[in-house]
Amino acid sequence: MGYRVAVVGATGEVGRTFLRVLEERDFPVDELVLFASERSEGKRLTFRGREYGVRALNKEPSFKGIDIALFSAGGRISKEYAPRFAKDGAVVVDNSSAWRMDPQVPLVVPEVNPEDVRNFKNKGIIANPNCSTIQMVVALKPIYDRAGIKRVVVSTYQSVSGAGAKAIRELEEQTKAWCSGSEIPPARYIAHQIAFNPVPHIDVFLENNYTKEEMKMVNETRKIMHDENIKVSATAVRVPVFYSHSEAVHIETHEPISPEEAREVLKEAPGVVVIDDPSRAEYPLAINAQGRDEVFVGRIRKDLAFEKGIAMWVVADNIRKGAATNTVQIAEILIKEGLI
Ligand code: 25A
Ligand code: L14
Repeated sequence: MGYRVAVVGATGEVGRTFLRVLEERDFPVDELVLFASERSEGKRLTFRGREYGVRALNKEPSFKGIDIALFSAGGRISKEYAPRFAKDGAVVVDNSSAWRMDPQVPLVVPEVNPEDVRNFKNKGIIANPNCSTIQMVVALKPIYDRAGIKRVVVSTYQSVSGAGAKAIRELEEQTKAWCSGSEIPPARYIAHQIAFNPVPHIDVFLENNYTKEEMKMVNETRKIMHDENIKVSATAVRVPVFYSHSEAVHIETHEPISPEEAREVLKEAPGVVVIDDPSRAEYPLAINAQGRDEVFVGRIRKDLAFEKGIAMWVVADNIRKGAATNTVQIAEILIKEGLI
């Protein structure tokens, strides 16, 4: 028995990866319906060797007959259409920031709080957290369970794919221009030139002078970990990398924990791969995480600024574990638990 699955934002970076991940994980798809904007109407995408036409979301009168809808078309689309899919009977798993902090909507990372999926019935919507938050909480959870966490200070090194297919082309075009000695085209989708230039500005600035991306890491971490007392301070930086986000994570714990213990609990943790042999220059790298579904952790050492603390380097593919894979894993829990 399979399900009738819709993908909204199917032509985007995340949308296309949904199709790949559904295929790889042998997700029980009986029927597949692809939606994007009018611009992409009629475009064809391949799933399990068969071509599917893309439909214009805004021309669809009803969404009846869909069991599961996977959304990644930006916040504005999710705000408007997720409730309409839910009303017509689908469970929506949404990638945008639109519903994440709604108290009626569960925010789920399967390695951390799978049980929260059960609360989807309030609105028929489950939210997928922000990519930088997902990889961080997967690595924080085993430390939290062993030693408790008081505060986290994190700096991110985020790839351009997070801002979608258009930002990937922007880095490509700027890099090509630089290499051929021509003038670098002006920034369009990233606030400043991204080629050869880290930019500390992701999403919009808020009143407290942090960006919205940084505040997602603060607020979503608390919601996912069910602990309003965890203090998080973040600096989110766009770097000239195509895929995978890297993070320097500094943690103050409640109880003492040695780097050896931290390494042990991380090795046992679901979805985590420890790569940590500095003597051989081995630690997680964006180029190695690309295309993988795990969260890679290394550079595990004592934090020198906290009496009780651990510092580490955390890397994951933002389009897979940070978006498409995590979303499909959530849908798999719904099925496994018999909730749909
Ligand atoms: O609004 P936000 O929340 O700030 O989101 C910002 C961007 O972040 C990405 C996503 O980009 C989004 O646009 N994103 C969202 N969640 C993410 C997450 N969790 C995330 N990234 C990482 N992690 P994207 O480009 O990857 O995907 C955008 C998808 O949304 C579809 N879409 C947009 N408006 C829509 C809509 N679908 C329905 N109704 C609407 N009104 C979008 O479809 C895409 O699937 P599309 O039809 O716009 O097609 C995109 C294809 O067309 C090309 N293209 C895009 N713009 C242009 C273009 N070609 C020519 N000219 C253009 N101006 C692209 O190459 C693509 O193939
Ligand atoms: O909130 O531009 O999940 O890298 C993730 C990617 C917001 C934008 C989210 C980016 C999006 C972010």
